Amino acid sequence: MPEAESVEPILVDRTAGIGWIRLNRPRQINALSLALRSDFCTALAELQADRDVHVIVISGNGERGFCAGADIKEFAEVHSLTEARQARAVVSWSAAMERVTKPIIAAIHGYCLGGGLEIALGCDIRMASPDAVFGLPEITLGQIPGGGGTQRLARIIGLGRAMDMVLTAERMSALEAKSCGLVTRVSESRDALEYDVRTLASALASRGSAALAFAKEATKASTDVDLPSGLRLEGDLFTLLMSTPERMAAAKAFQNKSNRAPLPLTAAVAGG
Ligand code: CO8
Repeated sequence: MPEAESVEPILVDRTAGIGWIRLNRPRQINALSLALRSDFCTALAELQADRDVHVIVISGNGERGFCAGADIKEFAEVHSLTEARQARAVVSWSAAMERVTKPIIAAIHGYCLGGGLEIALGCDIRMASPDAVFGLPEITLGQIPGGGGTQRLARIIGLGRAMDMVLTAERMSALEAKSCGLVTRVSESRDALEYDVRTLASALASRGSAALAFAKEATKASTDVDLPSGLRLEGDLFTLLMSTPERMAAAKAFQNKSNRAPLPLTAAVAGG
């Protein structure tokens, strides 16, 4: 059967403070068609606006992987610079992710290539299963990463490793990815990944949403601004949080010894 977007390219579930986006073109390893990219941007904007969602998770449906990148078949159909620019302007997932102030967790299994890796790079925490494979194959297609890869990768794993990946298009295993910080957690199996991601997302969702947003903003700013500016931003955000009901409630709960439960260790220690 030829590819027809008869199924939704993006599935969204909202449960217990977690907005879960599933890329849903499993037969194409969730390749990023225009329709998928458009729905993805819409889903992000809706979850950002939803006051009941505190954390966003992104994963890929199907056995093969998280996402094999931009839909190469559609790439072949773009004939002019104008068409290419329009497609980018309408559905820039990279910019859409930048607008999200809530923490985003990537749950990565199998292939995570090209635009798929770039989506993962736009997330705040990357968790993987042991079979995950990472790479930026764009150079082999006469292209360069266009969804944030040339900018975000170096900020996360350093210029040397990033340049190597961009220029050689060589793939990286989950364990290599963990050793260079591309992912911070590797679960014991695919099944464990889903469990670990949900456990971590639930723990984050139970925290104050203003504190989560400010923590994300300040930490992200650290790679973009000079130290005095970053420290000033941190101080301002810290001060703003002093008066929130969430902070007062958390301080009271600490005094009453009712919020002393530590984060679960399962995912944090998995994968060495
Ligand atoms: N686009 C379209 N279809 C794809 C893609 C893709 N990126 N990847 C896989 N598929 C399809 C295959 O065509 C195949 O479909 P069919 O059965 O109908 O022929 C199906 O998925 C399964 O794939 P394979 O048969 O190829 O499976 P293999 O196990 O042999 O290989 C690979 C798996 C290694 C993942 C292989 O499919 C592959 O190399 N895919 C392409 C990976 C790639 O080069 N990705 C980068 C694309 S460029 C990019 O992402 C740039 C982003 C720029 C962002 C800016 C946007 C505005």
